[in-house]
Amino acid sequence: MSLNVNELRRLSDLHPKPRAIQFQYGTAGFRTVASILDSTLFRVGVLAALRSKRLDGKTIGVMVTASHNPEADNGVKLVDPRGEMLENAWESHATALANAPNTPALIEAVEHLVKVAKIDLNKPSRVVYARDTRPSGASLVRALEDGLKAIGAETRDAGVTTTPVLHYLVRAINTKGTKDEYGPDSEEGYVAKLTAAFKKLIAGKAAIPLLVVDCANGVGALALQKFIPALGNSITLHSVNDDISTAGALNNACGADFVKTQQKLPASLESLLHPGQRGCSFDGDADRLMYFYLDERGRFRMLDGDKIASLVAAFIVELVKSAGLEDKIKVGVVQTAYANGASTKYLSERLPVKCVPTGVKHLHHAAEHYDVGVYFEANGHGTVLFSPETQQALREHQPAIPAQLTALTHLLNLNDLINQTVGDAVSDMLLVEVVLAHKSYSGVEWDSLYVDLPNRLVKVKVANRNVFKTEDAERRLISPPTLQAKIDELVRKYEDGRSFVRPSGTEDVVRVYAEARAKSQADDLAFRVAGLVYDEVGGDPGLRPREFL
Ligand code: G16
Repeated sequence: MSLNVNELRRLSDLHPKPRAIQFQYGTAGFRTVASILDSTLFRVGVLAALRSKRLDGKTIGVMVTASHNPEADNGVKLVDPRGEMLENAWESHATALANAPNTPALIEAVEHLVKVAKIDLNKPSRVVYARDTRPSGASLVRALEDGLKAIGAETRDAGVTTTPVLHYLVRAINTKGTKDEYGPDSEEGYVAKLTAAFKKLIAGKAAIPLLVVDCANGVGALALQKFIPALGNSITLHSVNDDISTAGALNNACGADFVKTQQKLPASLESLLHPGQRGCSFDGDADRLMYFYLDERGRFRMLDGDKIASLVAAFIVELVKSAGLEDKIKVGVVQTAYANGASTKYLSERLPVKCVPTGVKHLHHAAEHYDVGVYFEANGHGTVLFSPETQQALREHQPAIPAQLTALTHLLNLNDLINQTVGDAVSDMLLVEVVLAHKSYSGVEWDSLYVDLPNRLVKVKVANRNVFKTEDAERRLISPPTLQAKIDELVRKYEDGRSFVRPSGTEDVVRVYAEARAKSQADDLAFRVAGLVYDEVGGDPGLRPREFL
């Protein structure tokens, strides 16, 4: 079989690439203003279909979402057969196809890809896709479908759902009927798998207090509507910010990214939380989770991805020990440069900890090197991976005493509760509630594992963020050449000061992170480093104060 060039040409002509725009497959795929993404979606359809052929017809996933970004943005990313992010080498193929200036150039790029990637066009092609609730999603999915059609892929439309459900479906479809079967290949099956594990894990524990869940006015609201009846009276979830029909509401002054960057409660939750009560926030596509509570004086306290990693890793270590498996199963943690210094100190005193660049793909791969790898970005994106050998060890282990059996059963149920394909706000939320129930912790006890160093994250809008290049897991800049020395000099003036600068892979900004002994110092350091960035690359002075968001 050869490429149906006529069909590719006909369909590609319906999705012309906007001129003078360069696309880049970044931290989480392509992500930019929705109105310029039509050609990219078409080409991602072509690429996904070809990737499936390259992998012998294994099902590839495509998720149309811009997650935490503003509602006017959209994006698309590919999901590989085990539910993980697209293999690195193919990111440049994606970028090449997206930037072909016109149809003849696209056809040439596709023919080149077929040759260099040794794609056998006779193989079948299978793709499953989904989108979040963004208004631009439906038309972008139509462009994607045209791309899939151009290569003749068999398709499955998973509809409007969360990013982690799409990742789950990809693995479930590809493992169906094998010894690694991941679960039923439907959203209902996913809900049933997680809720069954949750109910077993909390059986016999004290009733869980009502949990307020901020859905960011995104697709997480739809997921929660499916979970609430399935969870029955095992936990009471009060869903807020679940308005998916009002224009502009998505991620607006709510959701996990708002909570993390603003370090405050969304105003819409102010009257709902009382001192001592916990709440949590999802992001726009429900793959990130932030917890928080109000202390006895009603002050907001944030429990971010670092706190989740610490809580969960310590619990799993305890269970492994209680099950009598500590010689066989080693638990490790993966973080990024954004991890609070206090969390890294707390964790590294207890476990191996690795720091990798931002982006789930980096954390996921590093976590695969541990028997049980716990990875969380400070922004709440993360999960826990049980290696295939660990899962086998759990299945084969013969407990010597009843207490070992109990711990072993909990580990097996955690293996089912956790969505191991990618960060999953709902799965992570249920995981946190399990640990809190087992430890009889309120937010206060959880929070007191360690005290966060005050920190501040700001964005700087620059003309070209690609001039910023980093090394050492993004903790140091190598370009622009003199900037790192200036940052170092500034940081030395702050007690426990730490700061780094990196280009975002999902927004057209440069991010500046700073932490220091006191909040005022962390703020000051962040703004001064942002000032250095701004002065280095220049910009419109009128924009300066507004752009440090
Ligand atoms: C995506 C990635 C995350 C990353 C975040 C911000 O999250 O999956 O790993 O931390 O973007 O990345 P950056 O700082 O490069 O913009 P999401 O939830 O937006 O898909």
